[in-house]
Amino acid sequence: MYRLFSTHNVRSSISLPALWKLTALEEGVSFQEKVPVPSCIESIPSLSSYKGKCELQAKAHFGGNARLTFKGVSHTATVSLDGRPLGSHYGAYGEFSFVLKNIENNTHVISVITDNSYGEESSLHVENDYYSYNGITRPVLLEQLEQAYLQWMHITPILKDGHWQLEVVFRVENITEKPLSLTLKASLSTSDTIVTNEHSDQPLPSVDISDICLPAGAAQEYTCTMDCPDVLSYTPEAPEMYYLHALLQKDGHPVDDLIDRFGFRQVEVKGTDILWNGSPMRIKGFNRHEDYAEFGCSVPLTAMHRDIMLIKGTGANCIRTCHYPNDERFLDLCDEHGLFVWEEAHARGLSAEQMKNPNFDEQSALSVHEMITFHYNHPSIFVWGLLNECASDTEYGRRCYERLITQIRSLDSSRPVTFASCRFDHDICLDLVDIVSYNFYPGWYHKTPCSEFLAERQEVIHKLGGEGKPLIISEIGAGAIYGYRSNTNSKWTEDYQAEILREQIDAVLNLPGCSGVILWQYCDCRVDESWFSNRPKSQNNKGIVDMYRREKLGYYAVKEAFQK
Ligand code: ADA
Repeated sequence: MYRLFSTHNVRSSISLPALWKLTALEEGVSFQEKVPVPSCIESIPSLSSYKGKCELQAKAHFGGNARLTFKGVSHTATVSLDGRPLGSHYGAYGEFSFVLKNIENNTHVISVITDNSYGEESSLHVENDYYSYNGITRPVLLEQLEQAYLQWMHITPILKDGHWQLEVVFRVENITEKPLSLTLKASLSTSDTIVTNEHSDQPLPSVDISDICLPAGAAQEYTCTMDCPDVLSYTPEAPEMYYLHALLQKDGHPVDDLIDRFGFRQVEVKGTDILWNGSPMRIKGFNRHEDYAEFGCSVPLTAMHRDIMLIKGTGANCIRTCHYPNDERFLDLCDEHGLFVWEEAHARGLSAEQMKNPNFDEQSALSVHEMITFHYNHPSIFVWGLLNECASDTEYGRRCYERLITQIRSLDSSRPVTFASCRFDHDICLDLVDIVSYNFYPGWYHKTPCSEFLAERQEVIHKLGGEGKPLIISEIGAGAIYGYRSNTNSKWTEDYQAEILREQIDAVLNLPGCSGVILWQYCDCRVDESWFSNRPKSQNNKGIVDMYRREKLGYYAVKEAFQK
């Protein structure tokens, strides 16, 4: 299951084995084992710190046209079928696929060489304050295709004169060597399995696009609008969602289909407010790394759900996917629970020098492209983020921010854009974004009273071009080692973390013109051994739960402060 609902009634999936044959390829490591996919190879005790290449192999019986899709391989994948190279992909957090044409009906061998090493080739996965795991860490799917298929559809709800409309873009690909004339029907439904309306006996709208003429081997986009009177809005309190059933036909026969989910909600920026269906948002949230003690970044659905329960248990209403696009099943859970999501393209703390890596432009643009192309319809995502704490205080960095923000806006004009800055007095990119966001750590990295500190910082942000825009404190927090309690109230105790968090939350939530706070961070996460010294256990210990999700005192302090 790679989504929390059915995405096809026509297109069929070909089963893949649950265990793949793993071979460690690094010099001096002789290891072969059948391992679950998806998983991190670091879940194997003897490979818990493995850096380098592995091969993962699986067999599948199929033929004809098919599509092989990887939801995430960390961090570089080189894929082949029966020894024939299909291609490679960089970036652990983005979906990629290969269309296989006219395959002989037989048993075939899929091979994936994974690599989580650092070097010139990798501009985004670098030694960092989080860990780049190894493996096929998100689901893989193999689907049977006919002559053409729907790559994706982007559904944009628009509130016009008091009632909802949809603007839908479909991307259709012809995988044959001859032109195709097709028709496309899109039907709104309250169910993913059938077209129906559970809220009334009136059918929900549908639309027909009858003039699809696809040249041989071409992929093209088609747009339609749908008037949707009498539908329920998507709100945090009542996260009502709808399904759009798209059916591709040739001469009246089904060729392919795609079902996706969305919610009738609209996000706007107005002055210093972020409006959700016209009401100002009040953000109380957490930064969450996809990282779990036994599973690494390949977090199982049960553990994702446990995170949602624990996060909601504090009264939080927002999650920032620091610092990369997340697994779609987690985003589906956020949709189901009406949580606000700040999703961001992959990058953390890159200097101008690192942004000059010859691969950076292409790799950062790919992360933006994959994030928006495949996560567009999630109603929980209210803002696109990018380049966390990168060199937004340099001219070179500004050109990178400018290029990627332009790309984001070209892919989605319906959501605001932001990035989390740490360039205190020298940020030169605040004019580029819709929402200004800053990471501060008063009381942890520097002993300053929070309220005064934030007020002084806000003045500087105004001078740097942030005045008149919404402000989010996108990171603030303190560290604690789980189980370390002491009446000395010293740093790293749970007691100290709880005290600082109370002061920080109070200061932010009482800061005029601030839309809210996203605490750093929800859970402890693994970091590179080489990361700077103060990372006890080679973890970033600022979670309010540890890597096993055991609550620290800070969990209860946040719960009290968020629910005041
Ligand atoms: C930065 C960064 C986070 C984390 C944090 C910390 O704000 O964005 O990824 O490194 O600092 O714990 O210091």
